Amino acid sequence: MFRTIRSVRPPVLASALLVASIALGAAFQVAAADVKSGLKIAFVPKQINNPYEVIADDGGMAAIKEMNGQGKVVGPSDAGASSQVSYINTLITQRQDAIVIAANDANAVVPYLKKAMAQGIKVVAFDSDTAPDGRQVFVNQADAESIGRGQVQLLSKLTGGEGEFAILSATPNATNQNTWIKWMQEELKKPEYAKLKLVKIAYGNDDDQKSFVETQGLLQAYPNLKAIVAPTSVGIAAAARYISTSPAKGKVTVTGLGTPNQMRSFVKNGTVKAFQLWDPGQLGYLAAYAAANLASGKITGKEGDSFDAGKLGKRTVGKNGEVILGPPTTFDASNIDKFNF
Ligand code: RAM
Repeated sequence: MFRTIRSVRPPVLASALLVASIALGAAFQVAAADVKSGLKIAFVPKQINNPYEVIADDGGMAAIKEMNGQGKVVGPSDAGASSQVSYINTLITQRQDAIVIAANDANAVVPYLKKAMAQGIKVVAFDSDTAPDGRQVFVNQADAESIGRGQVQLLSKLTGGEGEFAILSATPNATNQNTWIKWMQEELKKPEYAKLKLVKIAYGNDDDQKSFVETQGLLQAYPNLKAIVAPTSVGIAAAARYISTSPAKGKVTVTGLGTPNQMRSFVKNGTVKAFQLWDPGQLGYLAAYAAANLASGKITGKEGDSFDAGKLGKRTVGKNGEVILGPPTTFDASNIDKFNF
C-alpha cells in the first residue's frame, strides 16, 4: 500500500519556534490560537491522490503551521473501506497528539480510532464521518441535509424538472456521499420533482478511470438519460470529461460537487452549467484547529464547546460533536473565475 508523508515539521524547528514564541510573549501566543506548541497532528485523507483531499490537507497543514505544530499527511491511494487502518495503527505507535481523518467507512476504522482515543490521542473526523463513537468531533463541510436537498434543487433547475437521471457516487461505503444521497432521495419525494426519475446509483469509487467507465455504462444503459449528478469531485470531473467529447454533450447535463479548478474547462466548453462545493482548504484548516483545541484540553467535543479557529474566527460544537464550516457555493460561468481551488 502506498504511503506518503507530505509535510513534516522537524522537532528541532518546532522547538525553535517554541523558543521564538516564548521570546515574543503573549501576543504571539494569542495569534497561535492559544493552543499548545509542538502538537503532532496527522491528517489521514480518504486517499492521498485526490485533488480535493490534497487541498483539504494543505489547509490543515497551513493551520498547524500557524499553531507551531508538527503536521503530516499519511494515507492510502485508494478509498477502500479498510485502507486507512494500517496508517491509524502506525500513528498510534508514533504517539501523535491528534488524528484528523476523512473516513472511508463509518465503521471499519472505529476500533482502531477507539484504541487511539484510549491512549489519549484526540480524533477528529472531517469531510466524511465515522460512527459517533469513533471520534470526538466531526468537522462537516456544510449541513448534510442542505447539501443533499440542494443537489436536487440544482438538478431540477438545470433539467427543467423532468427526465431520467443517474447518480454517480464515490464508494458504496462513503459516509458523506451516502448521507447526501439519502437527503437527495428525501427531496425527490416532493411533488414538484414528480417528473424527475432516478434510474440508477453507480459507484466510481473516487477512482478517475472507474468513474469514467461508469459514465460510459450509464449512457449506454439509459439512452434517455437527461442528467448525471456526481456528489464527488472525482466523479463529476470524470463524467464531464467523458461527456465533453461524446455525442451526449448538450443532451446530458452533468452536475454535482466538484472543485472549480477541475471543472473550469468543462464550464467554459458548455459541458457543465453549474455545480457546487465549499472551500476544501477551509475545511482542513478548521479540522486542524478543532484537533489542536482538543489536544490542548480547551474543548472536549461536547455540544456548546467553542474554540478559536484562526482566520475562521470562533466556532462552536453543535449536536453530535459536529462543527459546520458553512453553506456551499454554486459555481457557474458567471463566477467560476473568482475561485482558485
Ligand atoms: C470527493 C470525496 C470527498 C467529497 C468530495 C465532494 O473528493 O469523495 O469526500 O467531499 O468529493
